[in-house]
Amino acid sequence: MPQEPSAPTQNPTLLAWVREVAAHTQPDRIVWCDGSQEEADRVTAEMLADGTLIALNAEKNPNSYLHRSHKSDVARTEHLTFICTETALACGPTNNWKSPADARKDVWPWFEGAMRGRTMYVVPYIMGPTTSPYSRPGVEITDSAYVVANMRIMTRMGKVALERIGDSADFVRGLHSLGDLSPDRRAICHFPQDRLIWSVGSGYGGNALLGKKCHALRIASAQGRDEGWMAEHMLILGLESPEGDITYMGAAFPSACGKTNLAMMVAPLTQQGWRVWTVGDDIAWMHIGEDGQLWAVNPEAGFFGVAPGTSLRTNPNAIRTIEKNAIFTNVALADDNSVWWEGLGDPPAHLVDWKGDDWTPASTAPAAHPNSRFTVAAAQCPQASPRMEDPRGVPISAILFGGRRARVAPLVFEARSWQHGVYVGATVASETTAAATGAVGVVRRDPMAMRPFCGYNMGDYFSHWLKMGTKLTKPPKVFHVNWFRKGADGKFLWPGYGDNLRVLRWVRGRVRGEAKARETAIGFVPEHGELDLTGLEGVDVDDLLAVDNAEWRSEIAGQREFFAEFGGTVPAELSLELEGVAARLG
Ligand code: SAT
Ligand code: MN
Repeated sequence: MPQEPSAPTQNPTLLAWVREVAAHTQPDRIVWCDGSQEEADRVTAEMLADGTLIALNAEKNPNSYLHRSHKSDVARTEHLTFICTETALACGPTNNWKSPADARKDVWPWFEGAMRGRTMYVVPYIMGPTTSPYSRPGVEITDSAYVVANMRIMTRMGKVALERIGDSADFVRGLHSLGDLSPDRRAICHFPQDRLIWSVGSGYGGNALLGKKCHALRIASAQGRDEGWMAEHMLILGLESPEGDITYMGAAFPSACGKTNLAMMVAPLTQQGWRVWTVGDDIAWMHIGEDGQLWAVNPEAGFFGVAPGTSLRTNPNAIRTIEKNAIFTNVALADDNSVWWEGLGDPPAHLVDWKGDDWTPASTAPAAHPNSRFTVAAAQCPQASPRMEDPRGVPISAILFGGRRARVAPLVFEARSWQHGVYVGATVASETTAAATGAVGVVRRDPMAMRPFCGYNMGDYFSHWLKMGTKLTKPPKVFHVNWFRKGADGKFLWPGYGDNLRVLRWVRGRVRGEAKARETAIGFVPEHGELDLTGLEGVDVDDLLAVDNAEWRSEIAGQREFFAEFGGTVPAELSLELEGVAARLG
């Protein structure tokens, strides 16, 4: 046992847990993180010294660093992510199940002695604005200094969190160890009933920054079900009109489908007077306010965004946000110690790729890993909403679901009601991306973009959505969008990025009862001429908005099969909605 430092808390639950973990993992020393600048400087210096971080060009990327992960540890590993409920039914068919007893038998031993020769950091954090009643605290124990540095950006970390926890036992406990980084001894286990997380064998963001997907989505979704709120995989943005009114929206897209780009969008020149305010880019916690409306806070304090594809053209705000104080993971390094990734612009003649090898434009492999990331404080975003820290959050009047679909799904359609909207969300399908290990480009059902992140049976999760709707006096309108539709020539039909503003404007118009729509079998699409296409050339809006009945009939067949996987836990209301669409398709 290492010498126990004088802990900065008397909290008996926390002290007992830290002692238990230390006894099992046997670190050389224990550090309680206070979140101070001195601490950040010290941890950074240690990582520079041992090669965990590489300092970047002080002029081009001030106070910024590059981290290269282990080559087999570059994305979330969904097949090694478990929900540890007593019964398999509580976990549901879209999650991997492990009983708590099996987790103790299989995974707990991997932590034994895992921190020998290492420092154990105790990282208290708050998810959500510091003073918000909707925020929730947690404590992550980790042996990764990289995790400490990222958690400091992504959460309200340190003293402020310990103060919020006080003597309470009501905080999420997350234990993380790099272990030996072997995929054979890697597991991310969630115990929703105990508000507990174990993660071993990976240092990758979504597997290791336990405040993010593990706490703010998997544990929080179960907590929300119990307490009457929602934890969702959604960006939050405010669309300000030239008249100055702001419409807040939440949008749920799977990982690496453009949530960060949409949340930070800059209006194209032809759309002057419109602007987007960024409240969050990945997660929304939503509550029913006293006014009966749905209110959302962003539980995170930073962005952990996908680097490739981010450029001054696609997301100028992200480029400005990451100009300083950023941690880059698995991007390429230029000879002047600045960073580069595919899509940023023309590559220099020589780079060191994400694996640490020489790279030239003649190389066939990408220089940056397709899931390389930046970590940066949200407050650095030039369009950060002044209400990002508002303890009440923002009132949500529209929810957008979407994914990557080359065919089938039109650019946008509106659901007929909240209940129909829940069905639309529950049947979202999307082509897989590099954000998780496995094949890329395979269409799979990803309900509410929560398939990898729901901490309980998704059939029950759909019921929770329906129940929330009945409690809302004015439920948000629900939409489905698809920026990724392709034409017969295999090319994207829609320019995307800033031009998505045109779709958001129609959504706002619908929310306000101003924009016109045309009814189809699957929902309402913009009436001809209702999407402002000024300045866009060669866009075939009829092709973009087409609802092909034959394609949709086979889509419906796929949805029926998906619902059948749940063996009866899908609420009858959703099957009713499905059969309604089927009947309208004829
Ligand atoms: O899982 S991460 O949080 O690392 C990123 C994502 O897949 O959304
Ligand atoms: Mn995400």
